Parts: sequence; C-alpha cells; structure tokens
Amino acid sequence: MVRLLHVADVHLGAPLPWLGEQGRAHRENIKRAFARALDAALAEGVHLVLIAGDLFDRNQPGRNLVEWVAGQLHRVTAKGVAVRILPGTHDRLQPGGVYGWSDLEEAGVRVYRGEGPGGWDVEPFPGLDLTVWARPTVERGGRYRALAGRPATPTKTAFNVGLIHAGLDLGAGGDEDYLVSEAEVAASALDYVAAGHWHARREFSAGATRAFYPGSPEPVSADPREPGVALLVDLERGRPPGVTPVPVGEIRVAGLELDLSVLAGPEEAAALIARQAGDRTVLRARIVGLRRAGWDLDPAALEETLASGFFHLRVEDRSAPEVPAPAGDDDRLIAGRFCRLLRERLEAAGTEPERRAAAEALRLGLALLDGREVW
Ligand SMILES: [Mn+2]
Repeated sequence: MVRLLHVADVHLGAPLPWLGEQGRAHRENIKRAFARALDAALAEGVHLVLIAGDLFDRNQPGRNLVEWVAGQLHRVTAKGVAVRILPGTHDRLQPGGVYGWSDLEEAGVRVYRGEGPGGWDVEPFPGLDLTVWARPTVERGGRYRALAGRPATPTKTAFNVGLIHAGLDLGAGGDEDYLVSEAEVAASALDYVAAGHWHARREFSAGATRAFYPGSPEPVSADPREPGVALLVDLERGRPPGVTPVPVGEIRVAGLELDLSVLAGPEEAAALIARQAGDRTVLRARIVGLRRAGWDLDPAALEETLASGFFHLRVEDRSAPEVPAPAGDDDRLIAGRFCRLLRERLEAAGTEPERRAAAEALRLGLALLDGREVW
C-alpha cells in the first residue's frame, strides 16, 4: 500500500483584513494547522506529501516565513518522506518569486516547474510503483484545461496520481486560469487527482478516478465552513483509493441572519448571537428586515459587548427603519406610494421567500429613494 498526504491552499502569510485585529493571531493558526498536517504525515506513515498550490498567499512572502516553512518541511524529508510542491495561483512560478529561492530545495523538497512537454512534470517514484503528473500554474489568463495534454511515460506504474490547481468546471464558465471537469477526471485514467484552488473541501470523483479538494486548513475568507483538514490517501492494488480527512484546523466560520420582522426585540438579537459563542468561532451576523420604532439596535455596540466570546465577531446592519404610517402612506409622494405597494406585497406574501423578497425590496427601495448607497 502507498499512503499520501494531500494538502492545498494553506495561504501562509495571508493578510486577512476581514479578521481585523485578529489577523495576526489567525496567521499563527494557519502556521499551526500546516505544522499539524506535517505531524500527521509523520504519525501516519505517509510516503509522499503533495501540496496542491497556494502554500503561500503571495509570491514574495517574508524571509522569516519561508525559513520557517523550510524548517517544517525538513522535519518530514529528514525522515525519508518525499515532499512535492505545486505552485498555485497565489504563489505561481515567476521570476524573483518564492520558488526561485533556494530554501525549499535545500530542505529536500522538489517544486514542480512544468518543464516537461505541455507544461507537465512527470515524476516516477520507482520504490512506490507510482507516478505523479503535476501541472503547475505558470501564467495567468490561460484558461487551460488542467488535465489536458498529459504526456505518456515510458514506464507504467501501478499507481498514477495527478496534481493540479484548478477551478471545478460546473458548466457556468468563469475566469479561472485552469479548469477541470468531472468528465475529464473520468477520462484521465488516474487513480487519484490531488487538486487545489477551492477553499472548501469537496469531492469530484468520476468514473474510476477519485478526485478531491481538501480545502484550506484554516479559513482564509469569511465564507461559512467547518475547521479544515488534510487528506490521507491510501492506494492499494485492485481497489479504489481510500480517502480519510485528518482534522488540522481549529477555526470555524459561521453565518447568522437576524431577521427583525420575526424577532421579539433587540434583546433576542443579542441572545441569538451569544448562543453561537466559542473561542474558535468566527461569526458574521447580519441584521436584516424592518426595524420597528424604538428598537435600539446598534451593531457596533453588539460587537463590543459580545466579541469576547468569539475568535472574531462581525455584526453587519442591513436593516431599514420602518417608515411611520402617516408620512409613508401619503400617496402623493413616490416614497409613500412605493411603501404602500410593498406593504401590500408583504401582507399578501404566501411564502417565507416571497415575504423576505418584499421586505428586502422595501428596504433597498427606501434607501435608494433616500439617496443612500445600497448593496
Ligand atoms: Mn487558494
């Protein structure tokens, strides 16, 4: 049996402006999660570690960070475990970039550079009876089919693994540099496709080929998600690859929508936020709907009162004040007529989505008529 560890999108050194003052602490979380993935490689008897792009958040990370990474990877290579890095979109190959520095090679790591036919690197591992086909990101705007043009090898091995950094093509197009589809996975004749680029874990296996994005070990955006993983991949003759997530991240990101039209009062909003508290939770709470007269709901104050219960708390106010009936229902004013029409819609709404749509239209319309910016 051959055992791999598949990691991607670590984004070491990310600026993380969405976390405010916690950005620095989260950059340390990201480093710890990466170190934990390497601990798992050693503890689980992995033969080969594959890093599927965006190990670094940018092309020219700080020297200290690169030295730290080289030291971490050397812990693994020193035990005879092979480590291979695929440049991704954030850390793509370019002159003067991090993969031109010597640190990683000195730590015994190979960085794939797309030097073979069609921009592929083909590396056989005779001792493992395995071949890796790697397609590093070398330029932007290519709109390449990530799995296309794979060169043949003179020697066939029992196990065949693809290493790519590409967006999953779900038929809607997109402006990705590299794309991959399930049909291409099914036709690949690979056992496993180790992919990077999507930051949430996702399987896109097809035909006899298993294909995965592990997602980033720690969140690097505000999209709701569970703590991150690395993937242990077991290759055994005559069976499909076994894929086991290994927890390495700590932080979860949650979203909460507080609809004022179904809340009893501002206290309930605070209580609902507090219910999500956890020192490893990032919560993005959004207040929506119509704010009744006399309701004192200040997002900044809510953040201040409740923030200590979270790793990070953001409360966003997208509610609108309810317009007092006499002025608002004055049909001679555009705002008044708009209010009356939307109120009728609200009352007539038969389903929750219809009601929400009408409330949102009322909020946006009033804001626009008031000359305010909307989003
Ligand atoms: Mn990424």
